Amino acid sequence: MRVHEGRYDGSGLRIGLVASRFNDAVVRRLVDGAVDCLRRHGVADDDIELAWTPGAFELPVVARRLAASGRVDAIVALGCVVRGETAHFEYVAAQSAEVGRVATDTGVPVAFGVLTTDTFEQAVDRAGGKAGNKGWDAALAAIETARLLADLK
Ligand code: INI
Repeated sequence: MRVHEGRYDGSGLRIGLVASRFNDAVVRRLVDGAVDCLRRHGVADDDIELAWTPGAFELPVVARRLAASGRVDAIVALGCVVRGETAHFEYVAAQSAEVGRVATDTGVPVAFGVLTTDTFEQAVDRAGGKAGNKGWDAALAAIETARLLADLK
């Protein structure tokens, strides 16, 4: 049996981070977690680039431009959408998940590190609080998927 698996080895990988400024206090922690994960797994600082978007709604279009640039092997999309009293949440959250389409359309893996929570407190818990750091987790998924795709070539 031939099994393909992505190793957790980021050396030589070029990673793009796309992060939204909305709910900045949370998203900065996701970015910090993602960068920490990348460094710990051997990604060089010079091989990381970061683009800030206004909100999570804009993540897909910016991720698509980065993917098309040919400069990155994987992208980590980071954001925080907190459910309010309106349907706005549904639209913003659904649009942010369109980064998945960027990945399938371009072949550049995009890890989904966008928090979609009912409360701000839940988001803080997932951004380096008691529920871990989803930015860190997404960065690891980006490394693993980039390695897996390289292995499948
Ligand atoms: N953007 C977010 O990233 N998170 C949110 O919780 C949010 N809410 O609640 O409105 C949000 N809105 C802004 C949106 O992403 C766009 O930037 C804006 O609509 C302009 O296109």
